[in-house]
Amino acid sequence: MEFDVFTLLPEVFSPYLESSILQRARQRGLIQVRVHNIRDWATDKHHVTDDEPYGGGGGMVMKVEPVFAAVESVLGPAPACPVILLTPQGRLFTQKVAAELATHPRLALLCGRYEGVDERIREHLATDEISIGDYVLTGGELPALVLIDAVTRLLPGVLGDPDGAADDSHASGLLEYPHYTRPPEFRGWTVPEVLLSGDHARIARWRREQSLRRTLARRPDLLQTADLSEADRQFLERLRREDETPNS
Ligand code: JBK
Repeated sequence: MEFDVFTLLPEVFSPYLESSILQRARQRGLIQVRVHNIRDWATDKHHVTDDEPYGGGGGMVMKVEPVFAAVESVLGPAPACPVILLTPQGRLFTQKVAAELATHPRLALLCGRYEGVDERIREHLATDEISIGDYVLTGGELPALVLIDAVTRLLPGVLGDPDGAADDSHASGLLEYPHYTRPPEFRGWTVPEVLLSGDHARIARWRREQSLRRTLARRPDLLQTADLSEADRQFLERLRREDETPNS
């Protein structure tokens, strides 16, 4: 997978891309990330990339010419890959969107700064708009890194584990079960006995039930679309009934 990132803050990408799993994926040639400084394509003396909004109102708007020049010089005049604008107005980024994006060989990511980008960038350059969530950030750089991280770990060969990303929270549509490692007791807090039992069928059942319990308690909305067996549904029904039955 090739990523081309267009940004006014190119320096923020290296530390994260040079760490851990993303670093290893890059070293193995599974991803390439090229970060382009939009300012390099501003043609005026001071390399200005923002300006006041037409109609007034304060704040600054990212100018249209340097962004088009940057993207077209890197991708050509008619980009064949998705050109994704990271913006709070985009469609919400989910595991499903990450999986969809992971099927492309190349993605271009446009990071806005200031109060916004000239609308013509959205209309005539971006082919997709994505938001990572309903909160206010100072720019699209962290959203771009979030997207690169989530997409990269879905690519074949990136995670060492042969099961890959299949077990992750959200892959099945459920929250993950609780994890423990040594020691078996810490400050009197013990690891659930079942996990020490060596009984793999019992462990698998316990984990599934914990996932279902957690999802019902914390994110019941996920149960609408989760991949559930008949046994899962019966277990959830039992939990809901128990919840309704007052202790006598
Ligand atoms: C937000 O992708 N986003 O979610 C995003 C991009 C740029 C600015 C923002 O405030 N939320």
